[in-house]
Amino acid sequence: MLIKVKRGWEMRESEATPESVFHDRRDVLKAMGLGTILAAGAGSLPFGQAFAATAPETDPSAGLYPAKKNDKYTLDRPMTDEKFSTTYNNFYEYGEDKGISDAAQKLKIRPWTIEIDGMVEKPMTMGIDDLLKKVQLEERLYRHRCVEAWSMAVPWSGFPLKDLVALAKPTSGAKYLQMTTFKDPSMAPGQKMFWYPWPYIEGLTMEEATNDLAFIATGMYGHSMPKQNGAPLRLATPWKYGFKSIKSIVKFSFTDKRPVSYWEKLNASEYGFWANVNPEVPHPRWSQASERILGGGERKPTLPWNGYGEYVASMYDNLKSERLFA
Ligand SMILES: Nc1nc2c(c(=O)[nH]1)N[C@H]1C(S)=C(S)[C@@H](COP(=O)(O)O)O[C@H]1N2
Ligand SMILES: [Mo]
Repeated sequence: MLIKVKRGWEMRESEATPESVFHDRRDVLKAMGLGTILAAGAGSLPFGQAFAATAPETDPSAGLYPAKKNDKYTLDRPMTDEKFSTTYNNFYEYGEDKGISDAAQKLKIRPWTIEIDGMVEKPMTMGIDDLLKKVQLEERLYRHRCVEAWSMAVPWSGFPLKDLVALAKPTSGAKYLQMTTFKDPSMAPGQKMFWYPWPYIEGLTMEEATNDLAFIATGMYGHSMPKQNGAPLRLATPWKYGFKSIKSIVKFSFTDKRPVSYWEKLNASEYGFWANVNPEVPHPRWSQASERILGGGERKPTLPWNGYGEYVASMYDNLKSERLFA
């Protein structure tokens, strides 16, 4: 690639805006007596961070939450405070740094049409609210490990991806599921950065897509999904680096060709298809041995498969020659 692209997303943790900056700003506002206005998500404040849930009047699915908790998925650490996981985000459609939560309020989440196409019995399109009527929502506590070496632990609400696969009825030739984010520069100014390969794309093998852990999240913290976290539906694959968990999906395509994802297109030597978490395989430019927990700044050792080996490791037994961990 000839264009020299500055990718903030790839910055080393030490170079990235420390989340303590956001923290300090909030404390300053509180001291000024603006704390409650800020909590309501006032976007006009000079550095207001909107961490309130999506306003119910614009989200007809608000009444579906909270969903019943599935106790099978437990955490080895405290849950990340919502104010951190909803103000420190990666969503290039809204900018290259982590402070995009205000900008992301431009995302229009209704109407929201989802297309299912490719190698399926019958291609279909449906509105998000129709899809939500066909699935059973539940809450799961999952860890999330970004390839940049920060992590969080959040309560997602949503449904198993395998339930969507069952709805789609893929034909026997389908080997992969490719997922695509919306493309509309008028509501996502980041998509005017023409040197990025929009729309954002990600993919899984059919075996991965139907693994128990693969989850479509439609909400978090007991309410519908905040825009900055990928409303109205995003992927959660907690054993893989965070860039696999594609946000604001509009299309699920079943195919026999391995999808080439957004980050792989930009830099295949650093971001591959599999992207399974492994502390022993460093990123070419930094170690993956430990992670910074969002919120307090504490570091913890990173676990193989991000701690989810019992669910997923066996899928890769016959793939040892592949580059599974980048
Ligand atoms: N469409 C889209 N999906 C995306 C991204 C993005 O830039 N665009 N960033 C990914 C990365 S690198 C991470 S770590 C997670 C961040 O999710 P969060 O903001 O909810 O923490 O979203 C992933 N999904
Ligand atoms: Mo990430």
